[in-house]
Amino acid sequence: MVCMRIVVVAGGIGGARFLTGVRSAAPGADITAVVNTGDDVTLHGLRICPDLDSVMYTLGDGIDPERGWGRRGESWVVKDELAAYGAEPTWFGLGDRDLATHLVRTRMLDAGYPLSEVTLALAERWQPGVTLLPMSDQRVETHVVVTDPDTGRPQAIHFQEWWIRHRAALDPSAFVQVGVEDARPAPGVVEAFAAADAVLLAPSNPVVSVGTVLGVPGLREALLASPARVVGVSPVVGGAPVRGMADRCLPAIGVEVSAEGVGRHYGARSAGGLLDSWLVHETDVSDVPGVDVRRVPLLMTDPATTQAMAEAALNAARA
Ligand code: FO1
Repeated sequence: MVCMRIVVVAGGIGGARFLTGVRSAAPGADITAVVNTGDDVTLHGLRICPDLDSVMYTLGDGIDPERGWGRRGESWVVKDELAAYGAEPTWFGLGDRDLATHLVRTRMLDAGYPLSEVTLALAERWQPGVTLLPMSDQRVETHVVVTDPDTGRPQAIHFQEWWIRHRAALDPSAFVQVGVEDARPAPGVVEAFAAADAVLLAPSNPVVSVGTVLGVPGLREALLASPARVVGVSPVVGGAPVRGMADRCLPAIGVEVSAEGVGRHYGARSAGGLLDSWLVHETDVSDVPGVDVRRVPLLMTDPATTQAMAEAALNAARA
């Protein structure tokens, strides 16, 4: 049979886990992951792409399973040496194994290769079993507007500083995707949506992950032009995100921290929004007008549950 073509819009840790479920739920399918690059950052002279790396390492079985980022069996010698020099930032977890990825990526970018080609080259080693596409080859960086604790004035800090150094403790008043106006979907992204049999929104952060991807000019339009049904998976269970900091981000855009809130935020495709179907956890009640809401177990506690969740999403896409 003609293999199913699935496109998954994903962020980091939750998106990566979900993709392992999609891969095992549809073994023969042609899966494309369109991954958020708004978390990317240049530190110590190196270009770091957290979400692309979380997806690549997770699908390539090199991830540290507890952290959900960086490498299994990691060491931190270079990080300690940098700190010994007082080389800032010392708050960033630069792993020795992870460092090789940043070095190869930075060298290829400096040689003029676009991020999409760099990603393809890195994935050659990891064999993720899906096509990894950055949302864009142009740089887009999420900055968080917070109130400076010293001056009381608003200031924008890089998402990674907000998330890692401040543990998202500083109340965000806005998220700004610096550079997004000049960004375009990476090569292959528009084509993937056009050819898709199913489009899935992974249970990633609706603001800084899925939101950032869909904010790339032309990308949302390409997704909505797809002949495929669009199925979203709620990253919020009960009143809290399954993982990460969606609860710290959603209030900044006036969205309730609930499966219903996020579902309504994404909106019904029939009413100009994104969703044909919305998967919520079995204990959640969600009224999302115009959307086929389905209640399934959404806690990716083990591969079998994650696969079942992906199967439910694909079933909703086939409906
Ligand atoms: N997250 C942390 O909480 N602390 C870290 O020191 C840290 C380092 C890090 C290094 C490379 C990388 O790819 C990801 C890293 N992350 C770290 C996770 C990262 O901040 C988040 O996973 C994403 O940006 C949000 O999805």
